[in-house]
Amino acid sequence: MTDRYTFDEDDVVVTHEKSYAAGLPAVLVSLRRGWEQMGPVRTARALLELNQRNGFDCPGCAWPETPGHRKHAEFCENGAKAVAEEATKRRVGPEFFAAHSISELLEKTDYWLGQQGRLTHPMVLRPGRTHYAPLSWDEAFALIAAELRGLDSPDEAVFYTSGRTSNEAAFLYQLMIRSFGTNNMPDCSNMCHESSGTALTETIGIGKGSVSVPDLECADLILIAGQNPGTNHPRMLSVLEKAKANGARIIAINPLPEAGLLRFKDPQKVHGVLGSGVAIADDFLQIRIGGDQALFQGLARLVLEAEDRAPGSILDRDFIDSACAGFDEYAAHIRQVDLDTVVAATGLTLDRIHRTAEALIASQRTIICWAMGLTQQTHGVATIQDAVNLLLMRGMIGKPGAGVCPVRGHSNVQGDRTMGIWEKMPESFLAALDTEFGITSPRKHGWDAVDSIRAMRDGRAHVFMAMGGNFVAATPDTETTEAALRNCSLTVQVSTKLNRSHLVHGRTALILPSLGRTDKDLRGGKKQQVTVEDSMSMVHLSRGGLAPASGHLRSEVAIVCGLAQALFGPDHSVSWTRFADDYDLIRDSIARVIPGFKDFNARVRQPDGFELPHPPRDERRFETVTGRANFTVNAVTWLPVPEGRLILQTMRSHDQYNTTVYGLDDRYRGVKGGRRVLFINATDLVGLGYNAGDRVDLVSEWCAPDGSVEERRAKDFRLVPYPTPVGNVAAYYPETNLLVPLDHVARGSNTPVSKAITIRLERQS
Ligand SMILES: Nc1nc2c(c(=O)[nH]1)N[C@H]1C(S)=C(S)[C@@H](COP(=O)(O)OP(=O)(O)OC[C@H]3O[C@@H](n4cnc5c(=O)[nH]c(N)nc54)[C@H](O)[C@@H]3O)O[C@H]1N2
Ligand SMILES: Nc1nc2c(c(=O)[nH]1)N[C@H]1C(S)=C(S)[C@@H](COP(=O)(O)OP(=O)(O)OC[C@H]3O[C@@H](n4cnc5c(=O)[nH]c(N)nc54)[C@H](O)[C@@H]3O)O[C@H]1N2
Ligand SMILES: [Mo]
Repeated sequence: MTDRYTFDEDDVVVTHEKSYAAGLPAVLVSLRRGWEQMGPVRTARALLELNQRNGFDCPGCAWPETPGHRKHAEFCENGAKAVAEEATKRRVGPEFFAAHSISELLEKTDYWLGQQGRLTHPMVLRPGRTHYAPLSWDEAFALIAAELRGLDSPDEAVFYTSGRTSNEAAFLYQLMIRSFGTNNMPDCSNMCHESSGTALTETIGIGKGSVSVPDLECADLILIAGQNPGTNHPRMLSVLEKAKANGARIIAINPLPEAGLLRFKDPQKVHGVLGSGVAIADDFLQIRIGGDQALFQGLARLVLEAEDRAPGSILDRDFIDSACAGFDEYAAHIRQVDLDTVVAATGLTLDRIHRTAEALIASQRTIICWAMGLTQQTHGVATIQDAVNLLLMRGMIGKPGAGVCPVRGHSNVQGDRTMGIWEKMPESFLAALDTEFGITSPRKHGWDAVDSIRAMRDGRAHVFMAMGGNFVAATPDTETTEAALRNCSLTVQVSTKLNRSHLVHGRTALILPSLGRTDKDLRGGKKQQVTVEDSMSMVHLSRGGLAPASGHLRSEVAIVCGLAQALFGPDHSVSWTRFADDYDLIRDSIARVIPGFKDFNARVRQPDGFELPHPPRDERRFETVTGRANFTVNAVTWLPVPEGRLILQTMRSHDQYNTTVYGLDDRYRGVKGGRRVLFINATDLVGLGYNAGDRVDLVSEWCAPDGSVEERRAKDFRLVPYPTPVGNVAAYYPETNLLVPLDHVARGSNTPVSKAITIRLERQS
């Protein structure tokens, strides 16, 4: 192996980065992680039920199962790791908390915390105490209810949701929160695909992707921008392989040559395990961070010019005239686009841009896929709107093999939104909810994640409750967020595993241990099942089969119902007790409140479930303010690199699930045994006077609205030469979240800008 070297001070080893994803190592890693955490019997059981019709939905990503074609092993290495983490036999119970004080646990790494195992008992940290102690569920519910009732206004409470929560739990959670009287519902989506939802709602009238797996399989051109599917959506690679076999051309747009995009071996096929793999991407556009909007506008200009040369042959004039609004303004704007700026912004040659435009022009069925590389940018909303513009010009939506494909993160993040987890649900939803339950939902919009942090920091919110997730580690500006949470009178975490958010707490803190996706859920004398919605609007059942970590765990549904009963008393208009014992009743209510869920219980029991309506996809209908698909005009934004500075993106390694660190290796990028690394171009390394392996602090520089320059420091990172564009560097999240200023957010979506932080390096003294 070439380029292999070990840094002498510690154990980080950097090897020549792997050029293919999956293959035999993936199979071996899945099995090893399973055995370590679950033992052989539980591993076999868990992996046999994963993503099967009678089993549970993978708690990993939101990539869909291929309808009608489920394989026996419908999962990937990282899905298997997610299951091993949840179904582990390791336990964190009262003895653990008696043995470890909060201050001692705060010294541990996130990796260590996650490795301790499943939480087993409700625990409380009373004011001034150093250790969590057990309490009963009833005591926990009474404590929260008393604290909530003591607030001057319901708006002084904040209720977070992470995207693993089932549809049923999410629906009841928002019902409880709105019955209580607030819309303060930040969720992980605020930090994830909020820019996609905002951009798509304005342009096509619905914040969800318009394509399904069969569309990808019959597209002739697929653009994949700002996404690393080899690590984060590995099952997508099998679909892309099939698309390629059917003749699709695939263009990867990314600052990094990600392994899965460049070469892939399908671990579910013998030739994939043993053979040399296939190249997924036909073209790799190594774009500079933040250059995508300029690229899409440059491509649009070339498409328009081709139309000028051969009028009537390139644009879909029928579609534009009959279904769209704003084309003339858009075209006038695009004709002014300066191609020199596009070259500077993207770092691509004019020739590459021309060839990409030719591919678009030749295509009859184009799909654009994207993820965090586009959404977590100041101009994330505008970038996605310019991707939509490019598709609309050629009528590439609402027909087979064409459309928009935002690839979601958490396995039910899309479903949670559908269920009403949003701080600004539309009036139609609130009215239907009020009619169904005899409540009066508040109409005032609530706070998203960033605004919730501001409110807690400033003493405007006092109670924080989280349904899953790891708020303090996932949000930006770690020091500010920590101070905000410590400012609360009560913090409540409904969780499966120990994490940092249990250690950075309010005056009183609660941990409520819940069942996870893999666990058997027995309520009211029967096995309950929940539902989830994947990235392509398919709703299906999920039922865990494994014995829970302890007899004290409750399902998220039962936890919400228990708390609601304590909060509202026995005479409340919502029948919380009945819901807790029969999830079919929750689904009956959902069917009456949310469009598209008619006959929910019957339809979700069909094999593979059912598809939710999507007007642009189904009938080229656009429920926007104009009633048409909207072209949008956006001034181009891009990110010149200031002198002596670098633009940092924060991303996932191959061995983590968001803030949960599975291990210290990033196999595909050739890093082993450590995470505090900075991937940097060799030219910058030399230019800034460093050597590979040097230790540096990363110092972010942010010009605050009042003109002052704020600095934030992340200490002690190793420099790793890597093929990232000059001026652009990369490091892992969540170690770098403290560098992201709270006010550095995407225009229009308020999403923290985690992919473009201006930093300088300082040598470790
Ligand atoms: N195993 C595993 N699976 C996961 C997760 C996990 O942590 N682990 N997380 C889940 C979640 S919640 C989500 S949201 C998804 C995240 O899935 P991804 O969005 O794939 O995750 P990131 O690691 O943030 O990768 C961002 C990608 O965008 C590229 N990028 C960065 N800046 C730019 C840019 O300016 N332009 C372009 N074109 N590209 C850019 C990066 O090089 C990287 O390849 O994955 C989900 N699935
Ligand atoms: N710098 C930077 N920051 C980022 C990102 C980035 O790319 N860069 N990405 C952002 C994105 S895309 C996202 S989605 C967020 C993720 O933010 P979150 O969703 O808040 O974080 P996770 O790490 O996914 O949450 C992990 C915790 O969830 C709990 N958990 C797991 N399964 C269950 C369950 O079934 N029920 C319950 N109740 N709890 C469960 C466990 O206790 C575990 O410790 O982070 C965001 N933050
Ligand atoms: Mo996400």
